[in-house]
Amino acid sequence: MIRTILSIAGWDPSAGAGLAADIKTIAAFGHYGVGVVTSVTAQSTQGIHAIYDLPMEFIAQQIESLTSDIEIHAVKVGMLGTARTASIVTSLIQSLKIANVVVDPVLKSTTGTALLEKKGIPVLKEKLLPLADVVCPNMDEAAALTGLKVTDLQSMKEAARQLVKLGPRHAVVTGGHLGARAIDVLYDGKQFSIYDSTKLQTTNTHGAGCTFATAVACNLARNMSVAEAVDAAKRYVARAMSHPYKIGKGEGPLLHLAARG
Ligand code: PXL
Repeated sequence: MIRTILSIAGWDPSAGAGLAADIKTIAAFGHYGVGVVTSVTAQSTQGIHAIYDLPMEFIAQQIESLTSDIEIHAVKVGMLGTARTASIVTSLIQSLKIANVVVDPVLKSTTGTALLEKKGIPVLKEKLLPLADVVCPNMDEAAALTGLKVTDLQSMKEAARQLVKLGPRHAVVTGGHLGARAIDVLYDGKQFSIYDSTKLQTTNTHGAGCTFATAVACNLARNMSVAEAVDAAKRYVARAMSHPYKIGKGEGPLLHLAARG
């Protein structure tokens, strides 16, 4: 079943994260990827050097042009950059009634650069998250969004519970930063599912969060349950991450198309 998946995200010229990673992920799932750019970054595998946030009117135009013509079966929202962009993206997802909304609440790059301005955080929490079928923060993002210290399985569960109170139907806290195991915690408002695997010994991790969120959106568009979508997305990320191809001197990318979704 080929579906059309939209990524609303930033542009990383090294193609490890953001829109390029998302479109490659969508292709690996055999779907058709379309993309709206929110911010253009100047970056390499070693970090982000500059960011240009596009005007929110132009982001709205991209979404309106695309959706006036093309039916969208799932959307992944990544880097938003500004509060104004977070607002307009939220309004359009709502008014266009886009189904299967996955929000990767991108706040900072691995190297610490802010990817959403501070005043965008309340917009993300109060406006965008209530529209999400799935929100998938890493442990740092879960901590920033809930105010909790997220350091272990118990606090990941508590953060997932708090996040669902903000309105998304499901929260997955991804634990790529949790010691020797890669543990993700899904909460659906009633029960938890724990996904546990060995952590891969690789530095090809740049864009893993973007890739995971997009893979979840691809699976939801195939009508999988969220629990199945998360499991299959985690396994896809591990396959794409375990490929030894390496570019640059820093954190290398996943090889998205060496794996099948
Ligand atoms: O992984 C977070 C992220 C999201 N989107 C863009 C990025 C990054 C990290 O570098 O560049 C565009």
